[in-house]
Amino acid sequence: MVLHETRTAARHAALGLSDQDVLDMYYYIALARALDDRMWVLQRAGKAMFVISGPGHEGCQVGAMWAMDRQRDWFVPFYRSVAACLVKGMTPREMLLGLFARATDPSSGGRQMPGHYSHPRLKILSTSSPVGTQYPHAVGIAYAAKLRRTGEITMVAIGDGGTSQGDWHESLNWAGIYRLPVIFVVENNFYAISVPLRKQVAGENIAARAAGYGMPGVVADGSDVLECYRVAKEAHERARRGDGPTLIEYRVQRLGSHSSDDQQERYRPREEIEAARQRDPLLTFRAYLESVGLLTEERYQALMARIKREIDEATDAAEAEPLPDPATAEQHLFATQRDPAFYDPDGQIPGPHPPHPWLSPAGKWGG
Ligand SMILES: Cc1ncc(C[n+]2csc(CCOP(=O)(O)OP(=O)(O)O)c2C)c(N)n1
Repeated sequence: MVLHETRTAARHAALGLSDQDVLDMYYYIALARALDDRMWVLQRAGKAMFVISGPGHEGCQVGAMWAMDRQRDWFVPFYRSVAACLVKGMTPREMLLGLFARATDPSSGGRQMPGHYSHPRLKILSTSSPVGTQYPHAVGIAYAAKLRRTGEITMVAIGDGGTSQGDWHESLNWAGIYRLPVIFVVENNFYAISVPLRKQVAGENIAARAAGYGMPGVVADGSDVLECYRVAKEAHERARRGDGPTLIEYRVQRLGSHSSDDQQERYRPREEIEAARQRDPLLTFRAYLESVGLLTEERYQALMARIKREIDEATDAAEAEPLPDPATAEQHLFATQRDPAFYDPDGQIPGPHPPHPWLSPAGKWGG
C-alpha cells in the first residue's frame, strides 16, 4: 500500500504538478459537472431554451488547459468546453448569463445560442454554430501571433464528427506548412449526435491524420487527467520552441445525450452507457487523489459544499440580470458606420481603401 502510494504520488509530482495543483484540477472538474447538472435542471424547468454541455469531457479539458498560460494564450472553444472555459477564467455566473440569454452575458449579450462561450478579456474567441469553423479562426490567431512574435499559443477544440469538415483539414494543412503555434484538440467521444465514429473516420484513429500535415499526433485517454495534461504540456512546449502545431486526440466518454433535444437511449446500447460511466473522470481522478492521500472524505465534503454554494449563488445572480433591450436586437449584426469610399453598393471597387471606420487613427479597434 505504501509502495503504491509512493509510486502514484510521484506521478503528478514528476509532471511538475503540486498537490495544490491536482486538488485545484479536481475542483474544476467537479465545478464544471455541477454547473452542467444545474444547466440541465434549469432547461428542464423551462428557464433555458436549450443545453449542450460536456459531461465526461471535463478531465481532458482541465488537463489540457492546465498546460496553457491562461493569461497570455488564446482558447477557441466548442459547445462542450464548459470545464476548459472555467479554467481559462470564466465564472459559472458568466456562463449562466449566456444560458439565460441575459444582456450582461459576456459571450454575446444574450445573442448566441447557449454553449457558445466567449470572453474577449480572457482571450476566449466566440465561435459560430457550424462545426469546424473554429479551426480556421484559431489558425488565424496563431498566424497573427507568429507574425507579431507575441509568444501566444492558441488551443482549439472540436469533436470527432467535426473532423469531417473541410475547415478542419484546411486548418491543419496551413498550420503545418507555416509551423504555427497552435494546439489542435479533438475530443473524441465516438459519436456525432447519433452517428458513430466508424461512419466519420476511416483508419486507425484521428491523431494518425497528423502525419499527413507534417505534425505529431497523439492519443490520450480522457479519463486519465494527468496523461491529458502531459500531452498538452508537451504540445505547448513544442509550440513555444517554434516547432509548430500538435494534434491531440482525447478519447472521452459522452455521459449524457448530445443535447437537451436528444435522447441517447434511442441509439446507444444500455451496456455502452453503463460502461462509459465507469470511465467518468470525476470518479477516476477522485480515486487517484484518494490513493495518494490528498482527498480525504472531510476535504471532499467541504469541496462539494463549496461548489454547491458557488453554483447556487451564480444561478441566482445570473437569473436576476435583465434581458437585452429589444431595441438593441440589431446591435453587432450589421455595420452601422458605412463609409461610401469603403462600402460601394454599386459594386465598383473603390480604392485605395481608407482605414476601416471602426479603427482609431492608432489602428486600435473601437477608437
Ligand atoms: C456544419 C454543421 N453540420 C451539422 C451541424 C449540426 N451539429 C451540431 S453538433 C453536431 C455533432 C458534432 O459531433 P462531434 O464533432 O463529434 O462533437 P460532439 O457533439 O460529439 O462532441 C452536429 C452534426 C452543425 N452545427 N454544423
